[in-house]
Amino acid sequence: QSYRVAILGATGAVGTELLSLLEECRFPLADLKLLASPRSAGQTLMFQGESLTVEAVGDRAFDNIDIVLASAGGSTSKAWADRIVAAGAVMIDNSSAFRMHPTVPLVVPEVNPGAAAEHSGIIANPNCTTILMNVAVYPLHRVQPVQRIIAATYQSASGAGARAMEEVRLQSQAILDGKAPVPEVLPYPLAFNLFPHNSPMTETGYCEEEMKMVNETRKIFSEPSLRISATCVRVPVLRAHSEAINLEFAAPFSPDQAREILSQAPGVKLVEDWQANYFPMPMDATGRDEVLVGRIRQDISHPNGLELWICGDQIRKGAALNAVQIAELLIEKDWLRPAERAIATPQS
Ligand code: A2P
Ligand code: 11C
Repeated sequence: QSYRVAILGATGAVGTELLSLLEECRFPLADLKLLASPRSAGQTLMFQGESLTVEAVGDRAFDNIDIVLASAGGSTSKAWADRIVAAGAVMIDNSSAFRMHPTVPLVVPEVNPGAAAEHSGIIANPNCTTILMNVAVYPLHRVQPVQRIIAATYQSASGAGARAMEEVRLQSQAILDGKAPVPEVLPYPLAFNLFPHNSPMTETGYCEEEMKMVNETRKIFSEPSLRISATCVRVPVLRAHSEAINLEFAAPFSPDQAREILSQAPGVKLVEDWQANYFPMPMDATGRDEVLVGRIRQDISHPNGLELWICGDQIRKGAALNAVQIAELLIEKDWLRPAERAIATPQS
């Protein structure tokens, strides 16, 4: 059997990666439709050696489509969700628009695949920093429940989209040429610099990106009161995120046991050479499917603490790959159209 798929936001950083992934994994496609804003209508993108024309999203764009992979921002997802669901398609949404809605499953296939069965037309793909952390932490949490997570992130430009990546290249060149870096997409110069994450501040003093790590992890782990604190930082790396993660358990968790568990965990690759001081780096994570995990060590400040250092490709596992894995899961389990599905879009 094959499926009719649409990519909403096909010209973006995640959209173009979705296109490559569908080609790489030989997704069973009956049809592939590329949608973006009217700005990109008529542009062509290559797929399996053929050039496909991008269409402007419109009222009939989702007719006869089975799966919509959406990565065009929250307002675009909100604007089209009703149409997509009414057309009978399942929307796998990369934006934050519906993630915390109680009837929308928030899925990391390595962690909570079963949640996908409960969808009513929309499944949310979590935030990239959340996905990467969850893939690394959940295998340990299953063995001994984690009580508190403290994370510091080092997030690449790709998290802010293709234009932000280009901005870092241009700013770097400008600085090397002795000129002033000009910020346009990001609020401050990122080349040769870093700054606290550019998402809006909340009244807690944490920015939205930090609160996504808290609230989304609680939902994915089904641990509504798990204690989590995060500090998110944008760094001048093009496309893979890094995270320093401190875990506190109720009893000691030996680094060797953690290593043993993580060496067999789905979606994880252990990268540790203590002699060479070689551990995960964003350059090595770029283009890879796995979350690289290393520097697993006992927290010297707490007997029940464990430290991890992780890197993962923000565009792949942090976004496009996770979405494609959800689509594959729906197909494999025959969850595309649950019999009792209510056709209803949540009001977010
Ligand atoms: P376009 O290229 O036509 O602007 P990124 O995350 O890399 O910035 O990409 C965002 C993606 O979302 C692009 O494909 C972009 O299309 C698309 N997009 C942005 N706004 C809209 C919109 N209002 N309707 C449809 N697609 C949109
Ligand atoms: C970043 N994680 O790196 C963000 C981008 O909620 O999907 C994605 C925001 C989101 O800036």
